[in-house]
Amino acid sequence: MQEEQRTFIAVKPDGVKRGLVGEIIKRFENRGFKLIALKMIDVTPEMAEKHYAEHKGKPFYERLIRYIQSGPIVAMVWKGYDVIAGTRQIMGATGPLDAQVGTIRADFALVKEYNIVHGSDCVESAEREINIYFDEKEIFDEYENMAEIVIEDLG
Ligand code: IDP
Ligand code: MG
Repeated sequence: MQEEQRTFIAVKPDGVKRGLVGEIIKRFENRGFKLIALKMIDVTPEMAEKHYAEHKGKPFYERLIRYIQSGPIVAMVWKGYDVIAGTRQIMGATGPLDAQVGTIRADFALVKEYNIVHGSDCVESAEREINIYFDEKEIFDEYENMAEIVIEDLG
């Protein structure tokens, strides 16, 4: 059963530095997902710690917190049917060698630590992460995109 959801996506600092913002947005737009919020920001220490709270204590945690603050990110909210699983499918598994060829991480990431893009993994983390990075008034929930028009037309 398909479900309309929202998810938090970020082009991480390595993705921004490598000029992959357009490539990443294009892949999600091509699928028919709807971009409803976007901004470039520096992640603060507080945002980084909140975002990655679940990984606190893991061996890669300190490096992850430094990495996400190592340059601006492009923070986004995307909406669509099964957008959480769909964007994670397009991103691929965490490490480039585990990710399927054709996914963003297999095609562009060098190593597991620096893997270009973030996407929420469930409805609860999506809402939590959206609230870390966005005010509700920055989110443009209302306009229709082609995918919605097609779904409406086909009933
Ligand atoms: P995800 O981004 O695919 O959801 P998570 O397990 O939530 O992966 O990990 C968050 C981020 O932490 C990853 O995207 C990656 O940058 C980093 N990371 C995860 N696992 C490892 C690891 O085993 N070694 C080094 N970095 C890792
Ligand atoms: Mg994760």
